[in-house]
This record gives sequence, structure tokens and C-alpha cells, in this order.
Amino acid sequence: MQPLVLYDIVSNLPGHNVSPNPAKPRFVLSYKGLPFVTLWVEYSDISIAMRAIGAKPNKRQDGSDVYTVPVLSDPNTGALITDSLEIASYLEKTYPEKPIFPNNSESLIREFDPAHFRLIQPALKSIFVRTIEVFSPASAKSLIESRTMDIPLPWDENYDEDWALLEKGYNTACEWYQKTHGKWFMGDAFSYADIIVASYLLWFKRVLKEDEWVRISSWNGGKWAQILADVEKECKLA
Ligand SMILES: N[C@@H](CCC(=O)N[C@@H](CS)C(=O)NCC(=O)O)C(=O)O
Repeated sequence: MQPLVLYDIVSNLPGHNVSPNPAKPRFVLSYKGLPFVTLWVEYSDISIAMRAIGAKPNKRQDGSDVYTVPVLSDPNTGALITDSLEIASYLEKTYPEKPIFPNNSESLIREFDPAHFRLIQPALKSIFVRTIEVFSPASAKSLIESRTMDIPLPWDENYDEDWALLEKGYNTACEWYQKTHGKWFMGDAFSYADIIVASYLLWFKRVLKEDEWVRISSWNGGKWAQILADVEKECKLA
């Protein structure tokens, strides 16, 4: 089997990975034990690089086209897929062993993805402030330009407010987890829902200052650091 190719955003952190959406397919590929290589793209070059390989653009909230990563290329089938959720769906159909949508849960988890994002979205500008610190100057500029459309500058003005919103979001996520017995979102069944949760936590852990990550780790009895560690172990990415 030829290695699959994952396109991800480069940062100046050791190991490069930082971005939550490409983290999702990385967890899936590793969980399923599929061979893969990562091609690192500057945030500022996403559009030119994805056009060059013939990837399909994604859609902005207003319906306009935008080139995004992750993109997955599978030389075994010729598939070239844009969007983390479509990549997850493709991998599950093409490589069904070690399911990530157990008990026919794909439709439900498709709804979980934006519902989970809505919990943390109000606090994102404080995380973007940290993200631009680990990008090259060109990519930092490009991230600011592309995200100020929906998150107006200045990004660090309501810092305390953002932390309160983030804690509130995770309190809600904790209530969701408590609805079932077992450590995963679906009780005893590991699923792509846990990968979604872990991918954002990984982003926070990678870009935040140590005391900021410790703060998140202290919420809900240490649940979030534990979930991230459990998912990394389950996917053999620890
Ligand atoms: N719904 C998409 C979102 C992907 C996305 O927004 N990717 C960001 C990086 S995490 C991106 O490529 N942004 C490029 C831009 O906004 O210009 C997915 O899940 O793959």
C-alpha cells in the first residue's frame, strides 16, 4: 500500500503541527493504522498550493470559495479530498477496519462537529493571538487578513471574557460526556466525536502558554487533559 498524503499547515513549533482541522485526519489515519506522509504548507500559501494540486475549494459561511487544508490525497485510489469531515467519511468507507463512526453514527457525528465548534468559537480570538506567534510573518499576516472577516480586530481586547466563554463551553461539553457511562463521548465506543474534541484541545495545548493550558486542564476535574491523552493513546499518536 502506498502512503496517503496529508496536507497540513506548518508552524515553527517542533513537529510543525498545530492546526485543529488537519489534526482530525491525522488522528484518523493513525487510529486506522494507515501509512501516511504529511506535506507542510505555509498558511499564506494554502490557496496557491491547493490550486496547484487540483484540490477542490471549500465554502466560506457566505457561500464564497476558499481553499483550505486539510486535503488528503490517496494514491491507492486516486482520491483527492478537501475538508476534514469529508476526509473522515472517505477513510471510513475506503478503510472500514477500526471504525470511527461506530453504530452507524456518521450522521449524528456530522451534527456534533458544528455543535462542538459553537461551544468554543466565541473564545477563538485569544487562541488566534497565540497561533500567530508560532507562524511565519507572512502566514501570521495572512491568518489575520482571512479571519478578521468574521472575528474583527483587536483580537486580545476581551481576554478575560474569552476565558469565561471557553470555560462555559467546556462545561457544556462536560455535561454531554456525562450523559453516557464510559470515558468516550459515545460511552464505551471510541469515535470521531472524541477525535474532534481532542483536535481542538491539541491546538490549545500547542499554542497556549503553559499556565494557560494548565488553566484549561484544571476545568471539570482535569477532564480535558485526560481526554486529549486518552485520544492520543487510542490513536497511537502519544
Ligand atoms: N471545514 C473545513 C475547515 C478547514 C479550515 O478552515 N482550514 C483552515 C486551517 S485550520 C484553512 O485552511 N484556512 C484557509 C483560509 O481561511 O484562508 C475542514 O474541516 O476541513
